[in-house]
Amino acid sequence: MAQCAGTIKNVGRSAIHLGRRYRHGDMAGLRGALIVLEGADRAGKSTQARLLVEALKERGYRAEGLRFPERTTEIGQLIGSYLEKKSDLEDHTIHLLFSANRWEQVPTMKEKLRSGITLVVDRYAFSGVAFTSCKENFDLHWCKQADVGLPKPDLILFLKVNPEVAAARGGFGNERYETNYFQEKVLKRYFELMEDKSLNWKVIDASEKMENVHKNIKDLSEKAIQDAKDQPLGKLWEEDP
Ligand code: FDM
Ligand code: MG
Repeated sequence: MAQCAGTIKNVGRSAIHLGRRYRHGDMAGLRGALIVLEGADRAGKSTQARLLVEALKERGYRAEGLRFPERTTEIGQLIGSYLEKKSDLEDHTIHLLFSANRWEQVPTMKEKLRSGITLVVDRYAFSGVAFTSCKENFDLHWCKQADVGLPKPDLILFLKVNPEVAAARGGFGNERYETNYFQEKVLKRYFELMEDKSLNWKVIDASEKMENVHKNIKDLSEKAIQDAKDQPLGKLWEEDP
């Protein structure tokens, strides 16, 4: 009898568990969303990405964070050494390595999205294009090509921070690109990229208090998860406007 009661209790519990999972996706074959954070240095991308993953998990979603460049792979180590100025690489070469560093993660990303996991990505192809296209003799069109066909984000959050607030958050480090001059050029490129209405860009005022920025991001992300769950995953820049 005791055993029987136990069984009933367990059945009840797993039904609740299934109900919860069903609501958030994976049992019905619903996919997770691809959410990207972009923005200038010190806009708070990494902090907000971490807070978002935690908040989504707390609300019962399956969510994971990733970042580009992913410095731990072999390609990522070449990139890391370049950014730390320990090595020099020809400009096209480093651009293609950044792109390759995304492509090498694509099978895992697709698998996770398919299984219902929402991915929160700290920098993506938009960083790739915004940064390289600021170099001499590079244009946006060429810079986009290597990333054409990557999984298309369901939401791109652009964290916009005013220069005074960014400065108050501390100085630049010693990595390549970490100068006011370069970063200002990068921002202009981001704004050009944001004109592409085939992508779901949302500009976030990241000069506000961390909690307010977080709430804004969380609300937009939950909506994106709902909207994406029964839509096929798109391909980035396949139909170049
Ligand atoms: N960066 C990042 C690029 O130039 N291309 C890319 O494709 C990506 C993803 O690398 F300066 C630049 C942007 C930034 C640096 O810095 C990575 P963080 O602090 O690890 O985000
Ligand atoms: Mg940096």
